[in-house]
Formats: sequence, C-alpha cells, structure tokens
Amino acid sequence: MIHQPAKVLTIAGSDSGGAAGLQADLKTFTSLGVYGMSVVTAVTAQNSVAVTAVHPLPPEMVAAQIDAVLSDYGAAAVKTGFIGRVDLIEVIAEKLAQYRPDFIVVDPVLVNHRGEAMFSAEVTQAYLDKLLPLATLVTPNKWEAALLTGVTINSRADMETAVRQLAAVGVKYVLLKGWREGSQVVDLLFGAGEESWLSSPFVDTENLHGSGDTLSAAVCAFLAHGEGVETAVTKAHTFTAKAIQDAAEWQMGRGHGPVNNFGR
Ligand code: PXL
Repeated sequence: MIHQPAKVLTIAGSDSGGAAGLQADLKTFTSLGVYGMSVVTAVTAQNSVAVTAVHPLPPEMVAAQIDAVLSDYGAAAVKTGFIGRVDLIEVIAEKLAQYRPDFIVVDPVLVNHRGEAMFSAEVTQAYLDKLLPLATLVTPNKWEAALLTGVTINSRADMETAVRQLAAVGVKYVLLKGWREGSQVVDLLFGAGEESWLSSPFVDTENLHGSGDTLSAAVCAFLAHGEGVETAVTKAHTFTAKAIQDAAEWQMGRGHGPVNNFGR
C-alpha cells in the first residue's frame, strides 16, 4: 500500500504580502498535511496596509489551469477564494460542473476587512446563480451574508434567517462567521436541516488578514482527510482560532497583519 497525501486545490488570488489568498491557503494545507495546488485568478499587489493593484487573469488562463490540475492530479476538495469578476466566476463554475470534485468550499470574497463591498452587484449575483448551487459549503462573514441575502446581520435571529436563505439557493452547508457577543465570536453552521453554533474567544487584534482564507482552506484539508462536513468545520474553526491567537501580538507590517497558519 503506497501512502500519499490527500490532494486539495485552491482557486484564488495571489497576495504578494503572503497573508491572504492562495499563499494563506497553501500554508494552511501544508500545516494540515495535505498536498496543495493553486489556480491563480488574479495577481494582487498588497501588504498589511493596502491593496494597491489587482490584475485579473483572462478566463481562458484560469480555465487552462483548472484543466491542467483536475484532468491529471484531481482533488479531494476544492476551495474558491478571491475571484471578483463575473466572467471568472462563470468559467470556474463551468469547470467545477465538468470535473465535479466531491467537495467544493466557496469563500465568497466580496468585502474588504472593513466590511466594504469590493465588487459590483453583478459579482454577488453570479455567486448566487453559478457557484453556490454547486457548493458543499459557503463561508460568508456577516457583511458578505448581507450582500448575498439582503439580510442585515444584527442578531442570532438574523443569522438564522440568512443561512436558510443561502441554503435555499442550493448550497448544502452554510457557515456564517463572526457575530460578536461580548467576549465571544459566534459562528453558525447550517446544513441538512440542523443548526450548530460555534464560538471562540474574541481576540482584540488587527492581525486578522487571511483569517477567512485560512478557515476555508482548513475545512478543505479536513474534508480531504475524510472528515464529515460538521467535523471538518469544527476542526477548522479551532485551527483558525489558534492561528488568530498565536499571531495576535505580531507586528509584521504597519497595518493589519497575518494570522499564524503554522500552529496545530
Ligand atoms: O481575505 C480575502 C482575500 C483573499 N484573497 C486575496 C485578497 C483578499 C482580500 O483582499 O486580496 C487575493
């Protein structure tokens, strides 16, 4: 019996600063013992202070990368991160429908770290129409959930409404992240008719750059290791909480720095 690593693919943007994007994903994959592959959607110039340039790749180039990887290596789980364009969402959805990986985790990157929308309403709509119906899990934060559903998230009841609305689009599981309740941050996982609440201590730090990427990448890694969705999400949640805690005192740049993807 030959032992070889489980294979996982991220379809994401490059963050030159190494905090978010495919760099965060590949670090997380490595840390969790899976073989990581990356299809680049866009090259960004950024650091801990600002995103100064974004260069999307042509849809044909994104399609060619997906074809190259999935026609040969294959992947036990695939995640999508920064996409930001309707034509790229369409080509990624087309290719995922063609190759049908067992698990598709969609991190709907729609807002910056201040919660401001980064793209047009057409991009949000393309997620709803094209990608979410294919997805095993979608992982919006409260601002992304609001853009995707029109529900402003101000309470646990709002979270319960939003996750059901997203599930109705066809995605199997919804993880809505980041409702602050006093000293805790509360996430809601909904799927297969069940709700589960996950909480972690609120950490007062600016170093959260890449935390969403890390979480969705960790979910893929645990799914590729054979965990069910609920367990994969719970373990990824614990991994990410530790990654945030471990980097809380770091001073990597002058702005919001990375989390520590190398803890276990
Ligand atoms: O953290 C979301 C994210 C992911 N990937 C890239 C990004 C960002 C946020 O700006 O630039 C490339």
